[in-house]
Amino acid sequence: MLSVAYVGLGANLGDPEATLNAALKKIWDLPRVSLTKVSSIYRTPPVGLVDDGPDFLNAAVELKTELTPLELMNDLRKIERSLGKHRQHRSDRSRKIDLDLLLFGGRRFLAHGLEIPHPRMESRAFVLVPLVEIAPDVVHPGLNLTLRRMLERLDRQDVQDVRLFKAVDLKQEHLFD
Ligand code: PH2
Ligand code: MG
Ligand code: MG
Repeated sequence: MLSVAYVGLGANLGDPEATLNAALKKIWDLPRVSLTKVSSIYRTPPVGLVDDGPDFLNAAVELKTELTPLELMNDLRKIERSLGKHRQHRSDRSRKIDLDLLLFGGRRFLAHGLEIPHPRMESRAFVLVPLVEIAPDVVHPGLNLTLRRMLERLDRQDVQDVRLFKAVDLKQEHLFD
C-alpha cells in the first residue's frame, strides 16, 4: 500500500544548508520512496535548546512510500547517522541534522519509540510553516484540524521569527541530477 508521509528536516551545526541538501538527496535516493514535494528552506531561532546554539535551517518534505512507518523511520535514522548524528543525541541540543517523521498516511501510530503524529509538531512554528507550504489542507489525525488551521493557532511572533531562507524548486534543483 502506498502511503503519503511528511518529514521535517532541521540542522544548526556545521554547514546546515549543505547538510539539508545532502539529506534531501539521500531521501530522493531511498528505495521504495518517492520524494514528491519539498518546501522552501527557513531560518529559525532555536527553540528549547540548553546549549544556546546558532539558528536552524528547517524544511519539510512530502513523500510517497510502500514502507511501514518503522521501516521509514529506520531509513531516516540511517541518513541521520550518515550525516553525523549520534544515536544518543538529545533533542534539546544543537545538531548537524534531525529528520522527524511528522505524519504518515493519516494514521496514528505509537510503538517502538515512534509516535505519529509527531507529539510536539502542533506547537512548533519551525515545523508548521514549512509543512503548511506543501500540505495546507492535510488533516492532523487526533486534533482533526488542517495544518493551516494549526498554524493559525500559533503565537504570531513565533511564526514571524520563521524567515524564508531559500526556495527549493524540485523540478529545477540540480541536487537530483
Ligand atoms: N529542533 C529541536 C529543538 N529546537 N529549534 C528550531 N528552530 N528548529 C529545530 O528543528 C529544532 C529546534 C528538536 O528536534
Ligand atoms: Mg526534532
Ligand atoms: Mg528527531
